[in-house]
Amino acid sequence: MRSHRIPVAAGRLTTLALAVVLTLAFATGWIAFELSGQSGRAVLLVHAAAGVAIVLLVPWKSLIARRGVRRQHTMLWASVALGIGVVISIVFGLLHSAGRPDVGYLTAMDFHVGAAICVTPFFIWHVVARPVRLRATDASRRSFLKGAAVLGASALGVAALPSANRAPTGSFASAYPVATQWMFDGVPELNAQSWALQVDGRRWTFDEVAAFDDRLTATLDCTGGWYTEQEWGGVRLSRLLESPAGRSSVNVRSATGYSRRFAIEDAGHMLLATRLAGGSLPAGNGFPARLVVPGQRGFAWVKWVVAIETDDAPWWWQPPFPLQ
Ligand SMILES: Nc1nc2c(c(=O)[nH]1)N[C@H]1C(S)=C(S)[C@@H](COP(=O)(O)O)O[C@H]1N2
Ligand SMILES: [Mo]
Repeated sequence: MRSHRIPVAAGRLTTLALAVVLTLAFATGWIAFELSGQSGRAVLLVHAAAGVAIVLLVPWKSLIARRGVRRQHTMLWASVALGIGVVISIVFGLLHSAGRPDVGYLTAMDFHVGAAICVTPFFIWHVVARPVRLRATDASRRSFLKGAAVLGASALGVAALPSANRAPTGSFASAYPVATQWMFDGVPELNAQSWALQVDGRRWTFDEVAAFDDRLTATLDCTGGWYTEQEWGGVRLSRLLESPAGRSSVNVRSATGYSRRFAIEDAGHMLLATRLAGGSLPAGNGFPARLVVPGQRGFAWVKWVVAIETDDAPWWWQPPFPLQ
């Protein structure tokens, strides 16, 4: 077994480096999840580089992990779960970048993100329960050179990875319409006659809303890993809000209960769409009315809208992602 040993100092540094790149991967992944159309390609490149660095560090880490197995650490299963989760996330991340395959009704991206979220508690536990205690001697010229080598190799890895023609969010161009639910939401059966839209104190019928013909060409970029640019027709949100003065945000709610909140200043750039590409809006895409939010990810584009309410809460007063 001696041949598998690696020096303890190298073990500390590998573990520390891995913790840093995992954190970096999580942070940049989160940021990319919120971007839509902004020039954020650098975020994606750093995310990819962090992924390559994780892959590079894994052989060393697995030697250290064997030491942990031999010592029969308590909570070994938690470390194993962390390792498996990271591997799953990396594999699906690579699969996504290689061409966005679907896995059942989920996408490779769903598994990539899902696995990362599942291992987060194990990661935090690992950092707290098995802290890396650096020594002064760890900051040597040798470790510095090793760190630089990992950085350089990660950059080369990113350059060598297949980089299809993708949006800065990592999404692939896709055919549309695809009816996409966030997590567990279903497509409700709504009809234009009985549907009504409540905007603060006022009730609008479908014909009243559909009488507007504001147009907006915007890109819908789903966190599932695809995007599409479409021309939407409907009414600019600001036109429906009668007296937004003094209000800070607007909450847009679906017939299903799904809702998102926006800064009141953005109402002029958002569209409540009743038409898609000059035709009517398919049920799966939000009929009778759905939100179009240029610059925000698909999950903000609330479908089957039934209520729009302005109030004093700040726009960020909501879960960072929808919960249904
Ligand atoms: N009510 C409701 N609106 C929703 C969703 C949902 O699950 N429920 N999914 C969102 C997500 S994640 C995306 S990507 C877009 C998808 O729009 P599409 O079905 O027109 O492709 O709708 C958004 N609006
Ligand atoms: Mo989405």
